[in-house]
Amino acid sequence: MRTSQPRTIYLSEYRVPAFLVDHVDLRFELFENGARVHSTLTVRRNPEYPGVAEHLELDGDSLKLESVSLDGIELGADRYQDQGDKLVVQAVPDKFGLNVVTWIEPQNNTRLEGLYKSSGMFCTQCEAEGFRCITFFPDRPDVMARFRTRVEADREKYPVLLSNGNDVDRGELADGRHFVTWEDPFPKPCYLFALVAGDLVLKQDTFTTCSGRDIDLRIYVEARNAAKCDHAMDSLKRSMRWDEEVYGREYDLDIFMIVAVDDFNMGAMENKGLNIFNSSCVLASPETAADTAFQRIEAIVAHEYFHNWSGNRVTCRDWFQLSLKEGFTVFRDAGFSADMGSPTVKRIEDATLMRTAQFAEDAGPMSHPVRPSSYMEISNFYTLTIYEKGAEVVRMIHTLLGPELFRKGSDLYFERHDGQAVTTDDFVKAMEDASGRDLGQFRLWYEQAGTPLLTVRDDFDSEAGIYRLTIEQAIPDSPGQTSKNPQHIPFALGLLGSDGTDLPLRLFADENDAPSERVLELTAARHEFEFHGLSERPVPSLVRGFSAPVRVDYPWTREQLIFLMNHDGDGFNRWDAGQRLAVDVIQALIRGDEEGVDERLVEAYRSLLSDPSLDQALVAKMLQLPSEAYLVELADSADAQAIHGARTRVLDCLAQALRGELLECYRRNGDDGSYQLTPEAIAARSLRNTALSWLLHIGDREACGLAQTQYQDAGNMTDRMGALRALVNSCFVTEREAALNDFYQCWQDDPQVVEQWFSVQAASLQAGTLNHIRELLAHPAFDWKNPNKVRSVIGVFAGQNLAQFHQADGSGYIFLAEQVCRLDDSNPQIAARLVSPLTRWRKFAEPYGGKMKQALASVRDKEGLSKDVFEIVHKSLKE
Ligand code: 0A1
Ligand code: ZN
Repeated sequence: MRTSQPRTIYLSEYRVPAFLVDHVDLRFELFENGARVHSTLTVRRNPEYPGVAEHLELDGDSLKLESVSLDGIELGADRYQDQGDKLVVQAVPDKFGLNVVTWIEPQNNTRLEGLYKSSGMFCTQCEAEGFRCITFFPDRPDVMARFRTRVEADREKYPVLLSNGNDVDRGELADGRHFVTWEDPFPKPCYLFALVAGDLVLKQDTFTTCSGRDIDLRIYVEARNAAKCDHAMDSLKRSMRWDEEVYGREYDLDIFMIVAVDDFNMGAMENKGLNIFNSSCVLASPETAADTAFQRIEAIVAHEYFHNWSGNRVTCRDWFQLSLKEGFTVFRDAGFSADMGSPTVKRIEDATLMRTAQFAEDAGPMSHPVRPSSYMEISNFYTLTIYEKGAEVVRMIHTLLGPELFRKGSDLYFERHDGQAVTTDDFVKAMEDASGRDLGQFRLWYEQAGTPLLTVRDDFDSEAGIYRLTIEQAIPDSPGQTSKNPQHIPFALGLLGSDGTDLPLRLFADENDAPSERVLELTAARHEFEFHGLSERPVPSLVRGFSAPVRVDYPWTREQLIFLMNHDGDGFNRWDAGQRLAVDVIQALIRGDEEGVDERLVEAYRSLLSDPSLDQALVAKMLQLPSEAYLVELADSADAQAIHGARTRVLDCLAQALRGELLECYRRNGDDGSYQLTPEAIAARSLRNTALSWLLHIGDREACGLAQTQYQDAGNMTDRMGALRALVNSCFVTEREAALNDFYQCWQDDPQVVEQWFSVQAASLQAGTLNHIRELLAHPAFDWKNPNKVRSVIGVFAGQNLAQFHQADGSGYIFLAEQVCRLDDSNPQIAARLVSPLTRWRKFAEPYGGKMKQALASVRDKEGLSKDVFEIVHKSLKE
């Protein structure tokens, strides 16, 4: 067991830095057995620091200190203390140059923080606190400096040497070595520092900015991936144009570089001018990547690019402000994705993620506000709350202000804070100042954790023609926060008449030209609204477009939901009505309240499948039954097997009853041979693969043949994987084994495809998957040091395979606990993310909950537990 408790850091303890660094001069000598880092800092006292700091304190982690010099004079050991995690230099003058030389071992760095090696190349990851693994430095985002970086390495092994900014010098050195010097003119926090050295090929393009500057765009990859860069490059150019047009943001350096690396803890990183990407988030070709991967790549390329303004030019004062850059940037990339594809589909995807995973996080032991007030390990706070809820909060500001005032606010924010490290409050202030609106109460969205629950009730006075809506809000308690105050909630509303059209929403009896959709602003615990001049009781369409990240409780009847599915003017709410209907039917089966599947659900799906005049992108989404994870989230005490069983029954029933329609849908949406990424083409592929998987689910022989043919003939990975997935989850043992073997034989040399092969097996519904998972861990293609492989097997199994993971004997939990302990020694960040399914133990009924808790306790008792896993496990077990 860990003997000392890691320290908790509090927002209330924030102090401005005692010293500022104006300039950083770095020299990296890269060797096979390690790297020597020479760092020269130009330091001065911060005039804003209250009091006098005698000593300079620099952060460090796993560094071997070789020397310290002040203004060119090497200091004796009595002038500084190397405390391991800190270097304290005593009695420093007001202004000085400090030179520190450290020795590090990138080749042994399995944490993938700081400087490390991935498939033979050197690369870095410094956010949040990785720079301290490279050299001693004030590793906090409010210390912003200009960096000059010289990289030296063997010319043959590492022909490409990169860092932030522009390359200003290069040359030959003795012993077959060479160097390149990079200079970044923009002051930046050290978390945005990056370095790459490797044998990489270059894919190049140019972009002409709105002011006519030509930007050199470069994507660096290993030679085997040279043909997989086009989509990322196109996405980059589209992002650059979009940011100019929608936010007025122009790129500021002459070069923009992206590097793909196979070993990476997260998706990608926005280092100034040198973005580093997880290979799986940048490389794609139609043959090797499915539609979802293409869309994800486009969104992540945009996200990292947008950070150049929202994150880099204007950065965070401290890590409690993480959502300042992440929430805003996710909001920006969501707007971009909506504009590039189908806005309704994008909204459905975002709301699904919020309601399935973020609401669960918000109700769990790690629940925290968008702006947390304490943490032990900041890496644990790259959460759905910071990213996705943070984006929803910005979106609500956009809804409240409208597009013009929001743009005015964002312009003011960028202009006012360019080159600064600021807070979420500064962001809200800029929005207030530009719009004249008071967002005082709105700020609670940043401060209070938990998902508001809106309880909506209505009645209709037919004589007076008045429809009354009462809305009450309640925010549940969360760790460290009780008795919360009402939040400011934009509530988009429509009322449908019996003919399916939107009725005018008259808030006063004599209101002429009343709109048919309104955004009501909820600020009190209870509101009552009256709508006048109605001749019939309307059907309400609530929180249209998911206008706020809230739960809604309203007693819809199934008839009303079917009506909304067919008529709601808001596409999102049509989808939502279908989901609510399916949830209602599944929950009735789980409770045992109903014997069979409600015919009305079958008929609703029949109309969706057989009406080609409907928006097929929306239909493709509406056909997806609510996920098991969402059903767990909605349950008070989740019985994993009962949820799986009921959902499976509904799927069986739909597939049996709609066999003809499914086959027809499959044929209608046949592959025309071209691969396009339009919403229509994506919808067609989604529809044919859904039809196929449903039919294989019920063991349909004809469909098995279709799947085999599709698998063989597919011209793209979406269809090949669609067929493989359907076969893997079918009862056709010989066919599925043949397809799995063939797939591996064909694609074993492509890591991104092998990851998909692992995932489809880890998600398999077949009994005995856990044994198979153990076999996969012993497979030659599995690699414990590669986060993508770990995620594709263990992460998918524990996070996405409800029925196989939640075994009543607890074997899935014990398995996960063992793997978490094993990974904690090599990569604590990955271990901490992997343990998360167990932290939900309170959500599950017995015997599941108790056994999950036991498994969690076994992780807690591990010798030498990392700070990362410690924080998650202890918070989850706390009474
Ligand atoms: N800022 C990146 C995410 C990121 C965070 C931490 C990392 O290492 C621990 C890496 C990347 C983004 O938002 O894309
Ligand atoms: Zn980000």
